[in-house]
Amino acid sequence: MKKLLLIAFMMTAAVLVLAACGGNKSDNTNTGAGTGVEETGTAASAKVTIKAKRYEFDKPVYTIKKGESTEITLKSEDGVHGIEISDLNGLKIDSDKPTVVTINDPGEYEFHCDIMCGSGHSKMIAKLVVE
Ligand SMILES: [Cu+2]
Repeated sequence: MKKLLLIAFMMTAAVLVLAACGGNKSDNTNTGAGTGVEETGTAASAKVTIKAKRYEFDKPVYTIKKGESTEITLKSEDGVHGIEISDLNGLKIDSDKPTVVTINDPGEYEFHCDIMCGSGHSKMIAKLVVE
């Protein structure tokens, strides 16, 4: 019986942890217009690959052109990582799911890993520069 209680407790704790992460993410969904990003289907005229591993992206800065449809692919080289660009309506790019975007507003958009991947997770930050 004691064992059963312990398992129930651990499951509750896990659910709480997941709920906390989910809560963070929802802050950035549908934050309104004016950020100049559209997801534009599958046809892209440019491609960029971002590689992620614990606890860094392979480059500090990735540059794309404004107004050009660009396919962004995230490759996780260990574990599971994701990308969230808060300043682009919370745009998310999942591993191995190439995402085509057209960004019309030039600027520097910081992004971070949005999947809790370990102790250095919060250091996983890089920039998307649109010029
Ligand atoms: Cu992470």
